[in-house]
Amino acid sequence: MYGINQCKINYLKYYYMKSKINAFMDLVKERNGQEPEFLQAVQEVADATIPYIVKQDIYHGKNLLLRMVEPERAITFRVPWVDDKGEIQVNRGYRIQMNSAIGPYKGGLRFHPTVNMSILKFLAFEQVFKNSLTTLPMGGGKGGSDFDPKGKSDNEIMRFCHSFMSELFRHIGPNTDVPAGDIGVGGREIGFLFGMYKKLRNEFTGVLTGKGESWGGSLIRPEATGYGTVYFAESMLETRGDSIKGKTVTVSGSGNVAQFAAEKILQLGGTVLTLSDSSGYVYDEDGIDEAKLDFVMELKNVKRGRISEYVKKYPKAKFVKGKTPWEIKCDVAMPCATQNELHGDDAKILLKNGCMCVSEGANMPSTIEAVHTFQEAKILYAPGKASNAGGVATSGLEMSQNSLRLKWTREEVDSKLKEIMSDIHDKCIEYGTDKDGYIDYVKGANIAGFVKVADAMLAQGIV
Ligand code: NDP
Ligand code: 2IT
Repeated sequence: MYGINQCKINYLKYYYMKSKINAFMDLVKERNGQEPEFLQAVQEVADATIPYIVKQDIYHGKNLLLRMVEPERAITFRVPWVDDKGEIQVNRGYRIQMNSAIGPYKGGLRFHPTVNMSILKFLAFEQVFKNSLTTLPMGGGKGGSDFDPKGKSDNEIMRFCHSFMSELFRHIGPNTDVPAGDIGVGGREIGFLFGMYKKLRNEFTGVLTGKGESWGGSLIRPEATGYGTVYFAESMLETRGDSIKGKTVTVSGSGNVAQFAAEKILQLGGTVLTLSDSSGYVYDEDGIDEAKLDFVMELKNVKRGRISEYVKKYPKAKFVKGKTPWEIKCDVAMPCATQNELHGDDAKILLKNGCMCVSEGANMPSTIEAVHTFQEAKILYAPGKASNAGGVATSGLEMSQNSLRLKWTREEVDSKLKEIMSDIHDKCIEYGTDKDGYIDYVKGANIAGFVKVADAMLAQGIV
């Protein structure tokens, strides 16, 4: 029990820290007031790192975080293309080159109608810390377009990708900026983007990751984000003497990350209860087994259909329109669809139903209120920048293989991925363990990510 004086000191310390964080956020809001997702991502980092920074003489007073929130460069450009009816369409293209202190800019491209400056700056900012955590030399960036790939023919996708790259190519390169996939950008799009880059530069280089197996791609890259999210959950559960085996898991999304998270959960002996897309979720009480998952992969990746079609094939399952899967009782939750898909109320329902672990496959899927709810309940909760870092880490491994002009086996890449996820987990323990032994993965991931980038920025001076 604390005495009255200790309580007073703690109270004063809390308000001193709060005022420091608020003063910083006021500055960030002044410049970025119209960017709610970006402000949300910065708030999380500020809350986690400012109490650490003020205690470190080497970092305090250097305005490092203020420098980190300003992109080194933000490019927007016109993307004109011709649709199948012969009509001219115009979309907006972006690349945010956020921070190159520890390596070339690295991060995905997102094609989705909701893409704007706020979304891409939040993703690029998160990427800086995530890439720092991977132990590999990669800076942070993100890009994309408000182009909607849904319902477009392969030829339309190709014309759009070619037009997009006909401008982006002058801003990127294997030692400058290396894009990859994200929502709406998978193997097909990376192929078209790579083809145009190669033609314009007359160079075959590792300028994009997520490439096809026969033209420079790394084995395991398609699986890596989902697999890594499950490896991270396994490491978290191990801290409590537990494992995925025998656990029920709700997964959201049914794209790249969700599919391979589900595959790894099944391999480790867990049961996958749900998958979703932006129309709603499917709940299969009997579990989505390997054969059912194969059906989903074919449905989503080849036929480009909707998840609701699952219940036509498996009528015992139900489709819940317009909702997210967090109302289903589970041991572990893995949000793998998009940002802010898990709200404070969802977090409360998950806890009430006995959920003990949340491993984020998506970027910032939990709102700030949901994150606080998990932290207060002291369950195992990992923010995406730690738990979904396996995707970009394996992109880093693809870059290494391209530079070496070598190709590693599945087993080699998978074992490196496992090692990286375990190293990230160790870093979270190092920087995030509270006095009572609770591992605050938000604090751990953000401080560990910050330290490496901050040290490089200090060494390189005010640039
Ligand atoms: P995909 O495009 O392959 O799949 C996205 C999935 O999320 C689809 O099921 C999609 O449904 C759903 N979704 C997208 N937007 C929304 C929305 N607004 N509301 C509800 N559902 C939505 O993308 P990925 O699987 O690659 O990406 C998923 C998440 O993982 C993103 O947050 C991404 O940033 C993150 N991530 C991806 C990595 C990667 O390597 N690909 C690496 C690290 C993180 P619908 O078809 O209806 O749109
Ligand atoms: O959010 C992410 O980490 C990604 N979309 C993957 C980025 C990459 O460069 O592989």
